[in-house]
Parts: sequence; structure tokens; C-alpha cells
Amino acid sequence: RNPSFNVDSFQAQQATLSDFAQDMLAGMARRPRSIPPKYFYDEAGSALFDRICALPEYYPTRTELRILTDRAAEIANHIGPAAEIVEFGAGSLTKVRLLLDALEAPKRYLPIDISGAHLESAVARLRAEYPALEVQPVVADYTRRFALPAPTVESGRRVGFFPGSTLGNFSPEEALAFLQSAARMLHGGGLLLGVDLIKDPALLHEAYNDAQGVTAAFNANLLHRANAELGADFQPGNFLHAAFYNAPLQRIEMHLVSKRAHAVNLLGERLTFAEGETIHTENSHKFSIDGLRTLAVKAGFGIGPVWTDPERLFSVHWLPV
Ligand code: AVJ
Repeated sequence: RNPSFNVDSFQAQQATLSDFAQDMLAGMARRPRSIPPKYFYDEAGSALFDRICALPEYYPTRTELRILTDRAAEIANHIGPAAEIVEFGAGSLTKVRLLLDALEAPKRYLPIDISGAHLESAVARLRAEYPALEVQPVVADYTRRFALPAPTVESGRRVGFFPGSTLGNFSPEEALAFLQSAARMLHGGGLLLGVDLIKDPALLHEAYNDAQGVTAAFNANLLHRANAELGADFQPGNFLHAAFYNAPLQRIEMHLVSKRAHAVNLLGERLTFAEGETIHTENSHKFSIDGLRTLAVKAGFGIGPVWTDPERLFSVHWLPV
């Protein structure tokens, strides 16, 4: 750490600072402080997220998997034969297997994920199970501009797959912008989109405040990551996990709340935290079926069928474009 921090060294640093370093510095300068949720997913964070998906309280993964399983044949009919599947935030490649098993001769699969090592190992396992499928992983941050490999001569229509309600991490404006660029990218095909539905806040509260504290560990992993990658000296024990439903904004918010007044060093800056001061780490928006469809139409998609579970916890939408 450089104690004689000055503008020149800051500019020199800017040229080489990682996205994470730049976004941490910007987020710590904001009030309330915030960190973009995409930084949850380093290797440790991706593993913690997989544990969240298996928690009894975390209904979204299980419910979406059930919908995809029960409706696979119908969904495959809408996607059509010889499609090229582009998955945004592919993670551990669990859900796409249900699609691949139901699809007629899928041509190519392009999983996009920010977590490179995690994606590579998941792709190696998938290739072993689907030797006939061409799999081309794309390590990229799909919230920024990124390039997809060009369509191959025989690749059929492009179909997007965006499960898990990851769309909910975006603000409504960002969600619209993302869907607009997806509509351009997938023209002639469509998007299979999974989003979590508005429901009893008590159920939401349980899902983001699990009894084993896995979600709390996932949240605190941001601080461990800043320490490991940026040489910061956050003491995770100085922060509490907070997750609550913001009803007017229809979203779960996650925060790390400072338990006491203290200071942290980050990249030559001294950050002071008041007791109760928060770092906002995630928004997870919840949707109504009509609200999602209105957003999709604004972005240029058509409206296709929507599939839900009997309790209407989660929804999977087919959006032709
Ligand atoms: C992957 C963004 C859909 O918002 O439910 C799980 C992430 N955060 N528990 C979600 C998450 C806390 C998850 N998404």
C-alpha cells in the first residue's frame, strides 16, 4: 500500500487496476456505499452460491428446475431443432442439461460466465457427457460489451437462456437495456427467461436469511475477496449480514452493516465506517408476470407462453424475437 497517495500514482494505478479494484474504489466513494453483485462470483463465491441453491429455504433453484423438468418437451418445441443456445451467467451448467436433453439436435452451446476457472471445469464435465455437442465457453462480463463467436455456417437460430432470476440483479433501467441488447443478439430466435415472482415477504426473508448462514457467508465473501485480491484489511467480523424485502421497490436488498465505528485500508485509501453504516451488495428484484411481459415488449420481444409452479413462486417465459 502506498501511504503517500497522490494523483499521479492514482492515474498510473488506474491504467492497471482490475475491474474489481476500480468498482470497489468507486463503490466505497458512493453513499450509501455499494459493491456490484457480479463480484460475488470468484471461485469461493461460486461454490457458496451452489450451496445456496441447495438450501431448504432457497426455493428459486429447486422450483425453476421443476418447471424446466415438467415442461421440457413444450419448451423444446418453442426453441425448435438445431438451435444454438447462448446462456448468460451459466455458472455450474446444471439447468441447461434439462434443455439439452429435451432439444432436437442442438447445434452449439455458448455458456457465458464471469468466473473463468469455474466455467472451464464445468465445461469439461459437460463435454464429457455430451460428446456430440459443440461447446464454446465465453469468459466475459455480460453486463458490459462483449463479443460472441460468429455463427457457424450450420448453426441454426440463436436462442438465449437466462435462468435463475439473475435479471433481478439489474435495476429496471439496466434490465431494459440488457433485454434490448439481447433482443438484437437473438433476432430470429428467442429468449428463455426465468424470473422470481412477487410473493409473501416472509418466504423471501427466509430464502435470504438461511438458518445455516450460507447466504451471510456469500455476502461476506466480497470482503474476503477484497482482502485477497486488493490487499484490503476488511475484518468481516465487523460487519453483519442484512437482507430484507423493500416492498415499494419490489426487491430483496442485501447489505453488509458495520457493527461499530472503524476504519479499513483499501488501495491506499482509508475508509471510515460509522456504526450502522451499510455497504449495499445486491438487489434481487421480484416480478409480476404482466410486469415482466411489459418490460420484454418494450425491449423488442414478442410474448410467448409462461410456465409457473402450482404455488406461483417462480416463472419461466418464452420470449420470441
Ligand atoms: C443469482 C441473483 C438470482 O438474487 O436470488 C442468492 C443471488 N443472493 N442469495 C438471487 C443470491 C442471495 C440470486 N441470483
